[in-house]
Amino acid sequence: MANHNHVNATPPILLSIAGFDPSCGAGIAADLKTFAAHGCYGVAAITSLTVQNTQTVEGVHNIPKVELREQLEALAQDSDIAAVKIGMLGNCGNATAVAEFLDAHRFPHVVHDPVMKSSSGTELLDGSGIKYVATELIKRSTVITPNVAEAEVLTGLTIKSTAEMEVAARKIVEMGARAVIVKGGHMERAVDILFDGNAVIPLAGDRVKEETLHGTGCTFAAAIAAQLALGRGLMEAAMLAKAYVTKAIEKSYATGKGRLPLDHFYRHRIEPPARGIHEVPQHGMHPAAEPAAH
Ligand code: PXL
Repeated sequence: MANHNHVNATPPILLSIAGFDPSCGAGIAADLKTFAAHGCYGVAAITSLTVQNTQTVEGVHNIPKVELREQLEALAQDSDIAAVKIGMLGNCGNATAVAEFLDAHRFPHVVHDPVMKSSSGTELLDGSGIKYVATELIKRSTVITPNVAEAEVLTGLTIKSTAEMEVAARKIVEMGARAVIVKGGHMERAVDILFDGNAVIPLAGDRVKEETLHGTGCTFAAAIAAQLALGRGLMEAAMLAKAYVTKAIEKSYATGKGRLPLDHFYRHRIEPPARGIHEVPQHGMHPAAEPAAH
C-alpha cells in the first residue's frame, strides 16, 4: 500500500475504453486530453492498437477480449470511476467484454460514441460488433452519440434532413438507449439532435470542415462524460461539450501532413519555462541552486 504523507482532493476519475491512435488526434489520447482539460483524471483500457498518422490508417490490431477484460477489471478494482466513455471497440468480442463489464459494475454515467469507421473510411468495428452494439450495448448507455452515418446503420433508416435525424433519434431510444445525440456535422445544416425520451432538443452549431480534422467525435463524447461526472445534466453537458469542441477546432493546428488534431488545451495558456535562475523564486531553494552559488 502506498504511504501518503498528505492527501489532495481527487477530481472525478473517468474511464476511456477506446482504440489507440499513435498520432494522438483521436481515441484514447483525445479522451485523456479532454478529461484533463476538464479538470478530471483519466484512466484508459485499450480495445485496439491502430497504426496511423494524420494522413492514413495503415493497420488495425484489435486487443484480445481477455486482455481487454483484464485491463477493465484491474482499473475497476482500484478506482472509483465516475463516468465511462466508450469509443472504438474493434470487434464483437470486445463489445461483449464491455457489456459484461458494465453489467458487473453499474457506473453512474456511460457515454458511448459508436465508432464504426475512421474519418478516412477504415472499418473500426466489424459487422457482428455493429449488430451487438445495436441490440445489446445501446441499452447500457446513458447517452449514445452516433453521427448521421452511424445512426443510419444502427436504425436502418435513411437520414437526409433534420426531421429524419429526429426520427432516427426516437428509434434509437426505442431500441433501448436512455438518450441519444445524433450528430449532424456532415449535414447541410450542422445541427445535432438530442433526444432523452421526453424532449427533442436541437443543438445548433457552426459548420466546420470535418474532412480536415481528426478526433472531433471522440472529443465531443469525452467532454460530455466529463461534464456529467462534474454533476451537470445531459442537456447542459451536451451544450458545454459542443462549445468546447467548437473552440478546440477553431484553435487546431497541424502536427503532420494530414488531418488536424484539435487543440484540447486552448484554455490553458502555458507559461514558457524559466530561461534562467534569475527567474526562479529564491525562497526554499536547494543551496546549490541559489544564484549566489554560481
Ligand atoms: O474518429 C474515430 C476514431 C476513434 N478511435 C480511434 C480512431 C478513430 C479514427 O481514426 O483511430 C482509435
